[in-house]
Amino acid sequence: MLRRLGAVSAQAINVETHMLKLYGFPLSNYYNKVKFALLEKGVPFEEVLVHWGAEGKEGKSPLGKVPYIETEDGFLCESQVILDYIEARWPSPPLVPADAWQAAKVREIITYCDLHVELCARQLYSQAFFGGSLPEKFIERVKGDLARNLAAFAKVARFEPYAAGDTFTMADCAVYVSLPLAALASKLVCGQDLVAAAGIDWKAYVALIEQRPAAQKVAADRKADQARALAANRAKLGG
Ligand SMILES: N[C@@H](CCC(=O)N[C@@H](CS)C(=O)NCC(=O)O)C(=O)O
Repeated sequence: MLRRLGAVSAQAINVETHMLKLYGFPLSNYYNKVKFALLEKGVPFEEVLVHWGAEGKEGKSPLGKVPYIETEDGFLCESQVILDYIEARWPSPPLVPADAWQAAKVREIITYCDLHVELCARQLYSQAFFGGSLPEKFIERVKGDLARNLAAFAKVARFEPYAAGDTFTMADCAVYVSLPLAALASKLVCGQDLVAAAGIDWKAYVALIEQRPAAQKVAADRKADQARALAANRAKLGG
């Protein structure tokens, strides 16, 4: 990767810089949001496996969350901040429309997806995916919140056929990795797929997105990591 330096001399010079590193693990939806965007843009990057609870994240991602990236300028965390950095640094191919209004609408969908849908559904993951048990009252409250938030999300997102309209954008990087989790978690814990109940045909949407080689790579790596996590869990329980 080459980076153009500023006015060091009349002639701008190119120096080789280190490749962008993406830290996290392929089961993480937010990790996959960033990975999907990097793959779509053809940005060279190196994946560095960092698991939940792994030591040493604090200095790089102060809340200890993944993903975070390392660039020649330092570390950066929060998936949306990272996506916006990637977009600014590697504008082509664009994942955000040039028009300011349309670009804002893309980011509106992402905020609704990450903040109001995924973060709400996340409260169900411990029971849905990790063998935990949640109090009935808590589940009822989350179910109500999630149903309300999904009804609002369904008004903001377009699915025509992409999340923001007729063009693939970074909204799809966010929606593709998180919406199925909300659907599965609500089905498993609340007994109802609340995404489908909100009128969103997320299975058809996922099938559309998975026609893209970048999505296929993200999905294949996620499945492999899921198999690894299951085997590790079984070994832990067995030992
Ligand atoms: N707002 C963050 C959320 C990232 C996040 O929640 N990552 C999860 C994995 S999917 C994580 O690292 N959880 C560990 C923790 O919360 O301690 C982002 O968009 O990057």
